[in-house]
Amino acid sequence: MPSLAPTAPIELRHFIAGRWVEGTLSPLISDNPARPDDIVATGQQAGPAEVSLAMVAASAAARPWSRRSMHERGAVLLRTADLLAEQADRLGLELAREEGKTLSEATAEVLRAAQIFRYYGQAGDRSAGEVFSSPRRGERILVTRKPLGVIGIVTPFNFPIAIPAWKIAPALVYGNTVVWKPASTVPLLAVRLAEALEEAGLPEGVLNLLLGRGSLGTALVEHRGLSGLTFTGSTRVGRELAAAAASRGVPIQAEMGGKNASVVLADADLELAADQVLLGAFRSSGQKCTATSRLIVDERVADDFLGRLQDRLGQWIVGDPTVRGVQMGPLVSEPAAETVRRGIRAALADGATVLHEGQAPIDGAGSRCFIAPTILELSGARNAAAQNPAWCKELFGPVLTVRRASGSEDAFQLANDSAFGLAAAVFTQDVTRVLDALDEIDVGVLHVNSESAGADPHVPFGGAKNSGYGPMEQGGAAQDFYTHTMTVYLRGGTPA
Ligand code: UN1
Repeated sequence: MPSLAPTAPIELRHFIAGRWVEGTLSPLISDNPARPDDIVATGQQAGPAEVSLAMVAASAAARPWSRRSMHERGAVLLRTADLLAEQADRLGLELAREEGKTLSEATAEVLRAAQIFRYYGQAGDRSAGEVFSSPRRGERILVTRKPLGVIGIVTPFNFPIAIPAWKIAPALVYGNTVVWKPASTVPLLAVRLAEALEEAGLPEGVLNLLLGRGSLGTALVEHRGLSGLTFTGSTRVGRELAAAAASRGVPIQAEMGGKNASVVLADADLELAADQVLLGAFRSSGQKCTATSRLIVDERVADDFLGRLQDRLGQWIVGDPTVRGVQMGPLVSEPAAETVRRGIRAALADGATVLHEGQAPIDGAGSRCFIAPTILELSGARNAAAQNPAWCKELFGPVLTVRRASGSEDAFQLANDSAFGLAAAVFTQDVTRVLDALDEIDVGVLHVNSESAGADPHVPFGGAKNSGYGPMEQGGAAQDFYTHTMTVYLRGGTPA
């Protein structure tokens, strides 16, 4: 099936105080990484003037919004969920064009965002605090929750609608207002989400959207009116924002890098493991902080397992992600692809060998954003392997680095050999090894016999070690970040 013909670029605007306004800084262009001739959307970036206006609007809207009942706020989220679900095909296509993930992944992501809005839309039906007994007669002690105020939200390119959903939905339902800065490579999907919230009846100023480069995030964290900041993205930027927030006493939640291992033990169901490792490593071109980028396989089954993995990868279709049937698209941008190419070169110079280089599109439609799915192996001296950039640096691309282990203990040790601790996957049929993995592997999310990526909205998500900073996201954990507790010593009159 031929890919779609480019359409006229969509006009990008910022959403401030309930109005769509033009930016005042340099141009912002969202292009299709699979097709350099396809400009998806254009506009002008927001600058410091827009940051001030958005912060003023969010501050003014904070009190009236927090006074509404949680059920009333949730109703806006439930309408947003319906609107996103109704438009999933159209938004999925725009997402695939703008970000480069496949149409099926992109549409599934829009539906996932709808599911997240639905989950938080029902927060009013769940527990809103705790009740303790008191050592004093005639008294109860309540632990209730209050919103923080204005939340700054800074989101990455790789889940242009799901990650914003899992930050914006809890921020709003727990009574905060928002100033949101999405990654500059995916502004259109941000506009679409803000449009859905507007159409769902969100009052003006409750959500403000600013499009532009990273300096907007810095301006946000430096603004006096900010009450909390949530960030997903690179470790470098996360650390900078966390330091700036901490120096001003602003609570921050930062979700940063990963270098996630899949461990395949000797007794694993190798067919299942090969399917799952393939998806974990190469879906979304490996651009997930939960992607499998390290594979640790027991040496007794290594040749067999790697053969199965390579057979599958040999069939993997790389190309224009808007064409049905394509399994992997480009990376989000040429600089992103260049970084991965440099990372592969550095890994090879340090002793890695190429085990498999998959197929990249024949002509790439002229795009330099494509990288063939690649498996590297580190088989030399242990120290050298542990220092190799393919083992310790997050490349954020379709590159899987393999090491062989001499048994489960060695495998778990290798899995822990990382400064990061976001996710891991373990493949085994042996419950004793599963329980060992629970004890030994230090990550925020552990998958047993499923790929390392994926996160359900009703349970906590986040990383150990250098992968995260501050409270976890999603599920009940979100309430911890987007509210503070108020302990109420509650008495009536003199007890009978
Ligand atoms: C997923 O694994 O489906 O930026 C979600 C990321 C993570 C989200 C992963 N914060 O890739």
